[in-house]
Amino acid sequence: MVKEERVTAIDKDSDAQLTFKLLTFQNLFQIDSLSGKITVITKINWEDGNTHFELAVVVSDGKGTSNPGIMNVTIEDINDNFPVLVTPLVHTIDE
Ligand SMILES: [Ca+2]
Ligand SMILES: [Ca+2]
Repeated sequence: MVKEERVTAIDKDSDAQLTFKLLTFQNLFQIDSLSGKITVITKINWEDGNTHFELAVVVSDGKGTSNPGIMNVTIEDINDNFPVLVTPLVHTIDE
């Protein structure tokens, strides 16, 4: 589960047409170039230590000016693992 999921930007120029592009972790996330919405495109396993990502994003105004930035994404643990018994499955118990 992703906590923050949208990149936003402002441009004081009235003719700015902002678009977003993801520069890092493109194998895990994608960004909607118009809305800035971040989506996960593959399975990210929290148990493997994948708890936090710093995504490098660049916003362009369509007029030749752009600016990079960092978006922090925190991955939350969800209940996606079944409990597993770790004791031996065969026991000898006195009558
Ligand atoms: Ca501008
Ligand atoms: Ca989990």
